[in-house]
Amino acid sequence: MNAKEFTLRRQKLMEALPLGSVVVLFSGIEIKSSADALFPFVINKNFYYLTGIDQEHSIVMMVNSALGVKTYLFIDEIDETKTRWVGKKLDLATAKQRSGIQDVLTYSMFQLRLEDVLQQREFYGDIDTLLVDLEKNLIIEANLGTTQAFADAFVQKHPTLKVANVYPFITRLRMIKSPGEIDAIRNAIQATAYGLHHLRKQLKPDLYEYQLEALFAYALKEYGNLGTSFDTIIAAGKNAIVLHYPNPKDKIQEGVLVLCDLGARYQHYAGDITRTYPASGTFNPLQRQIYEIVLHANEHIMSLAKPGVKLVDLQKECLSFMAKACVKEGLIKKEEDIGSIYYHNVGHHLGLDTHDPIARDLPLEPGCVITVEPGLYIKELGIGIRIEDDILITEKGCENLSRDIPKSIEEIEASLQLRGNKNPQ
Ligand SMILES: [Mn+2]
Repeated sequence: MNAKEFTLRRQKLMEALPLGSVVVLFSGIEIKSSADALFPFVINKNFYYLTGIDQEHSIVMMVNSALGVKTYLFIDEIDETKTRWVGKKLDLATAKQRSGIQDVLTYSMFQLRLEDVLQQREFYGDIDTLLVDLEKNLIIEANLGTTQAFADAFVQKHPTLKVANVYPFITRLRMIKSPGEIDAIRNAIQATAYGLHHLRKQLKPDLYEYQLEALFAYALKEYGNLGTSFDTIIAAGKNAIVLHYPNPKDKIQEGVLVLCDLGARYQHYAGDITRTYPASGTFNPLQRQIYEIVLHANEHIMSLAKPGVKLVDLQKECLSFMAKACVKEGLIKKEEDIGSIYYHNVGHHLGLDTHDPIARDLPLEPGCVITVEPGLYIKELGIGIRIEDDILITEKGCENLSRDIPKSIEEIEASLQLRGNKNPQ
């Protein structure tokens, strides 16, 4: 994605906003973990979406008035001492080139420029609203706290001005992926497929869950120095009952199923795939029976995903489809009991965030990317199965972006036969 695309996004946002507003978005800052150590920096995705800048302590300000649109980017000045420790940060010229924002200033100029905007009517036009990204708990400044705190301080200083939340306007734009974003997601999925292939080649009883987790991470590095889009879930047997099973640590027993929910991140875009594999190479009849229900639900929901349909509709349909199938196969007594063995949503939007924060009751449109991930979790049997694909909504229906990752029982068993010695001693 280039400066042209980031510029176009800002333009679209301005078109969606009322005149007389100034938008202020913060990148977020590095958060202290302990002593002088910091958590890895994670950019505010809304900020990144509009600027292409992935650097802490940065601000974008967009003035939208009757006199036109003016955009400023504020970044830290290069600090030579800091450079010796952590390397060079963005300079003004590079930031300008990357974002397409012509006016890049140092961070210390921000407050002054904001006051200018509010006061110089003949230059900037009338402003009556400050729009900020009121995402919950977004820390923007060590001494300012969250964007909410920034907004509160602003209102105190400018009691005649309104403050509003720009978050829903931006997530509405993020809902429709551009060709460049779709390419990035395709690449993330391709890398995830490579990692899963690597993982299947090694899968066998007596390995530990964390070894598979490490194999996946290694494969992504080998593939293209990529990271994961979220903490990898490797859950063997009964562990798969826990949807976001943390800290994979157990030994994989002979005969169990291993649920692998994982993804690569490519240029900030997430892949999110789940496959469930038999540790021993073949599904037993009971596992096969339950796997088929989940697989059919996955295919059924994909056949319904198209423009106009909502995520909430797909969820309702998935619940009723699985309820019927599970009663028929004797897994539950009555359809109302489905909630005891299927207890999550069938999908979510996918993009810069693994769970892209887009309302579930908005009708899907061409260019949306969502996951389709039904699952069944039966504690008494020690079986948890989820099958997750990433799909692109097209004009008429959808394209399964992860169709090349083995999914049917036959494909999975065949791919597991490619392993070396099944029980090396
Ligand atoms: Mn998912």
